[in-house]
Amino acid sequence: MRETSKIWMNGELVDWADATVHVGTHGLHYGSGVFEGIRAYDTERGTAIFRLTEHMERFANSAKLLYLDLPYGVEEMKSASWDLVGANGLPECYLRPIAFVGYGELGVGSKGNPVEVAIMSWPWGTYLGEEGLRNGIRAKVSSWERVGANVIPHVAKATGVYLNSMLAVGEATRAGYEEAILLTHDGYVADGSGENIFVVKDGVIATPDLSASILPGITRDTIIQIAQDLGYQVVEKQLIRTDLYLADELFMCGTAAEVTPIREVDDHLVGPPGPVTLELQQAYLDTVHGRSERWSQWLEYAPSRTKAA
Ligand code: PPE
Repeated sequence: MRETSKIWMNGELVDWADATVHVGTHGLHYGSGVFEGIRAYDTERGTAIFRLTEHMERFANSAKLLYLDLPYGVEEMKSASWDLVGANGLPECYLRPIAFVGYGELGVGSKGNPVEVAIMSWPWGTYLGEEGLRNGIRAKVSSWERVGANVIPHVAKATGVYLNSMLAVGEATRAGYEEAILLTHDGYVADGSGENIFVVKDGVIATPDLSASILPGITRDTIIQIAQDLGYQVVEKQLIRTDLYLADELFMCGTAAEVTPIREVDDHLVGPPGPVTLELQQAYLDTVHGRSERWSQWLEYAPSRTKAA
């Protein structure tokens, strides 16, 4: 991670090195936290944060699902993000808001510990490599099941849930693949360790529906809307692993991964990035970089900037 100058922590901008917590922090012991991943892009009109409001709304929902009392609302989190982007002076960056149960009592059921909130920002390049973005990655269906809806709410982007992702991606990379694909406990396709999945077959685009233990990805929603606008039929439905093996095209998407093609799953060749994937990848990159007027409502600019600036 490339260090930047400041981190926003509990209402203040502090030096990077000073944004620390005690080893007795509840969130460290039990994964009692929620986070977000957001990208800010350099556009002709200055830095834009892509769908900042939706990300902060999901952050608030994630906290609610874990019964965490967030001391800051969506608007305060948005303005804190802009303060941080301004302080670090990077035209493009990844933003990582996090909230967690802080130091106080230990014990899973501890009450009364403060909820701490921070936002980091730093330049994060491609998630699955430049080569992956261009030519596609090799993925492996994981032996680890995706956490079920009644295990931990998968709609929450909760820190503890990511042990599930960590095990899956670790297994995949140790076996020589670049990413894992997790199935639900009853065998339906869920997500990648940090991305949602799309299948293209006979010109129709399909993606697991929200009941399949997936994170309701903001990029997923973006891709669905862009694809429908381009005239594609998009269906949200249950998919099984053989739908992956027999796909015409496959890709993953997420804030960090953007649109990354998958060229192989479990050693079944799907093929190099196909025309639908490439069209959607280009449309996504044009959108986030502000090159597409069609979706300009998703680009949020610093509050002090006027539209004409
Ligand atoms: N599923 C999972 C499991 C997931 O972690 C992400 C985001 C997505 C789907 C896509 O969600 P969205 O970003 O809203 O389109 N994963 C984050 C990175 C995880 C990591 O820290 O590593 C991200 O893309 O920011």
